[in-house]
Amino acid sequence: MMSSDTFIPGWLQHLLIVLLKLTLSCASPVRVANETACTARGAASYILVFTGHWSSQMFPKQYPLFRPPAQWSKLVAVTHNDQYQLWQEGAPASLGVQIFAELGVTVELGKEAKEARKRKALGSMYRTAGIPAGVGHSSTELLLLPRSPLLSLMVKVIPSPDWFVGIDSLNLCEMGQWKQEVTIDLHPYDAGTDSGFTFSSPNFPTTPPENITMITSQRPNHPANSFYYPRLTELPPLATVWLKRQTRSPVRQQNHVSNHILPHHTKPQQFSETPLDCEVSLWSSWGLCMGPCSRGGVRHRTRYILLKPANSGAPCPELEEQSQCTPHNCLTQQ
Ligand SMILES: [Ca+2]
Repeated sequence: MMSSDTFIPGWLQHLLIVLLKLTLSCASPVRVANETACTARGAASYILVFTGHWSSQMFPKQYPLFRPPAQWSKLVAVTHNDQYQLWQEGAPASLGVQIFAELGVTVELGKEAKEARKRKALGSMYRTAGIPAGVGHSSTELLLLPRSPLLSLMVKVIPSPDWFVGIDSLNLCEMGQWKQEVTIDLHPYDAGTDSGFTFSSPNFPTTPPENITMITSQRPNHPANSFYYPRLTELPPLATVWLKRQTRSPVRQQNHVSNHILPHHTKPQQFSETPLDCEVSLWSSWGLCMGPCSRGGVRHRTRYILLKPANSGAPCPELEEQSQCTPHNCLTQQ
C-alpha cells in the first residue's frame, strides 16, 4: 500500500531527475579536451621515410604493368591531437579521404585540415611527392609539438578503386618522452566508397558508402579481388613507414613538401616471394560425340586459364578432358 506522503507525481519525478543530472554534470570535473597531450618538454623533429614493397614477386596477382603501372600517390601526413582523426578503420571515410583514396587528390583533405587547425585539433599537414613505381622511397621531415603528438598518414595505391595504406593516430610521445624510432608495416585498406574489385576496375560508386575496412589475403572473400591469396594467412606488408627522431634542433616547417631526404638508414628488407596458384575457368559443356558406331565415340570439353601461376604456385590442371560416348547418329539407327 502506498501512503499519500510518499507519492510523487510523474511530472515532479521528471523534474527531480533533470535537477539531479544538472547537479551531477556541474559537480564532475571538466573533461580534458586533449587527453593525449604530451608532457615532453619542447618539440621533436623526425625524419619519415615511406618505403613501398609492392613488387610483382610479392604481389603477383594482377600486378599492374601498364596504364598506369603500379605506383604510389603523394603521402599526406598530419600531426594532431585526439580531437581529430584523418581516417579510422570501421568508420566512414570523410569526403577528403574519399577523394584522396579514389583519385589521389589532396585539395579536400587540405580544407578539412584547415578547419581542424582552426579548432586547434591539428598541428601541421605534410606532403611528399609520389613514387612512380611500386617499390621505392619517399620522405619528409616532421615537427611534432606536445599539443599535437599524434601522427596520421595516407598513401593511395595506384591504380586502385579506393585503396590506400596508412597510419591512424600513432602517438609519438609516451610517458612524457618523444619516441626515438618507430617502424610500422602498412597493409591495404578499402575506403568503402568504390565497389571495384581489382586494381584497374572502372569507377563504381558504393551506394550507400561503407565503412573503411582492411583488405586481407582472405577478405573480401572473392577470387576476383586483387589481394585475394587464399594460401596466405596474411599478406606481406605492402609498405613500411620508418620514423627516426632527429638530434638537431627542430626548425618549424609548415606544409613542407620534400622528396629529397635520402633514406640513409633504411634497413634492406627481405621478403619471400608470394606463390600464386593457377586458376582455371569452369568446364565448358561437352562437345558433340564423334566416332564410328562400331567402337563408340569420344566427346571433349575444355576450360581455360584465368590466372597463370607464379613464384612456384600450383601449376595449372588439364585444360581438356575427353570421355567415351555413343555418337548421336548411332542412336537414331538403333
Ligand atoms: Ca572499395
